[in-house]
Amino acid sequence: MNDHYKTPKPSNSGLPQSREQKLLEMLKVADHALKHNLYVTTLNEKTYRRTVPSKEFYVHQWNWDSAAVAMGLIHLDPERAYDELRALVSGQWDNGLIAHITYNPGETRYYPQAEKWHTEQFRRGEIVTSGITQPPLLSIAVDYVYKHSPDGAAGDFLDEVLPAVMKYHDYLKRYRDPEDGGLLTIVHPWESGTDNSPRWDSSYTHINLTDVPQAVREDVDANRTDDKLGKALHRPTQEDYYRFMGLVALFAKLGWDYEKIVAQSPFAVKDILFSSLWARANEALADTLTRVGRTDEATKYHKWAQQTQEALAHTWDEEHQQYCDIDVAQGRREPIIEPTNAMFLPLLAGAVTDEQLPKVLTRLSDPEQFWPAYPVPSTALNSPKFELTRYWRGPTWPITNLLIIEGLMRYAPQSAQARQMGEELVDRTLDMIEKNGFYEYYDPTKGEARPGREDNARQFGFATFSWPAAIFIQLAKQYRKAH
Ligand code: 2M8
Repeated sequence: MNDHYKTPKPSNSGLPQSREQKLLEMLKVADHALKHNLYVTTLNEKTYRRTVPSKEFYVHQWNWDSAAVAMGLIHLDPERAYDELRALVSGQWDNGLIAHITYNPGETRYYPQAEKWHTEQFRRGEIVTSGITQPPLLSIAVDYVYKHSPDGAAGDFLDEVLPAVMKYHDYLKRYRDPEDGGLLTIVHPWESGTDNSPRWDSSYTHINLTDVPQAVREDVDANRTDDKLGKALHRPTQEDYYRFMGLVALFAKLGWDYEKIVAQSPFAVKDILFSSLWARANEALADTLTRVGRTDEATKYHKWAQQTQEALAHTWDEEHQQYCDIDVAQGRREPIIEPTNAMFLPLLAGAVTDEQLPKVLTRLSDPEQFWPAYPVPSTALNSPKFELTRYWRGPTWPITNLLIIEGLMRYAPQSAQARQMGEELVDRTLDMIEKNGFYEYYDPTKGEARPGREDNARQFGFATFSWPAAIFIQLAKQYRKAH
């Protein structure tokens, strides 16, 4: 990691540095990291400013990363926050999809490269995207950015972005909830944002590797880059990648027709994390519309939020004490029981009933499961599937912590335990980021991201990562009132 991005050392005055001062110094470092990850491109004769997750590997714009980045940036550089979201919606498809990746031209380091998606016919001029989406943090970010904007500054931004956001919600409702039950279907593990979570293991048994075309497997073997630029042992397996790219090839063959994709994909899951963000996103969109006096239009989104809250509460499994994803591929309807931190996202959605709340908090506060020194691990520590360093199968991620914090705070008025846990999680998340710098993910047991120099203890994911920097800013500003 570049020394420039290391956590600043305490002052050499000999006196302990005040907490406030440390936070302020760290905010400057976060600002530098976000500047370091800025890309400026001109497409369709328009200039776009977007922040990539990490220049070590993720050299394009990712959907929910950018939404998180915008929420941090609004506190430091409002114009950049607006630009981030403008760039994010710039490649929206005619059917309303806002893709999980908007590609930066000329960058080839990240696999799969743009052309692997075969999405040419959906391009807006020169803006090239993938063909799937990601958890809908976008409207939550738009609402947050608007609410925290300096007076009068966000008018144009909202006029530009709001129609795209409403169209995106219509896309998600129409294609991802065709049965109108409130839970949304994801069709690719990358859409979940928690790519190789144990939540998807049972679905993978239905994706026959022999059905993945030989040419696709050869392409993965020849061209995959994440396991070479990062540490292979921490990354998804080669078989996972065959499945990931096999699905992309199938969807391209179906002409990116989402009616067909949702009905035919061998991977199709009602995802509780995605659906929880969907509920919260609808509330956020309704709030934005209400704030600008468009109350009639807000009603629809309020209803969608409520419908999803009820549907999420119904996924509660009393025997296993958790909310469950549901495998709905090709006519199946099988609850997925895996102890991962996705089970706490219904807090964010406001979907947790009075009866469920103490049970959810008991599970979350258990040090043997989800509350070690640096919560919240992506998989429960006592699960046989827990892996300390493997991507989405154990490490703690700032993004899910942010969402769980917001969820706990939502229940703070009615639960002192939720408030106390929310505050503690803010502390530990800030501490974890401050003592390491901005990494993709962290060791939940020690809060480390660079455990040592030996090869088998390489850093946790990629470095100078954008969303830990942005989330640090947001948490410091929201909960520590750092100015
Ligand atoms: C990871 O996902 C990408 C695919 O989208 C990858 O591994 O190549 C996930 O952590 C995802 O949630 C995140 O948005 C992305 C960029 O940070 O990386």
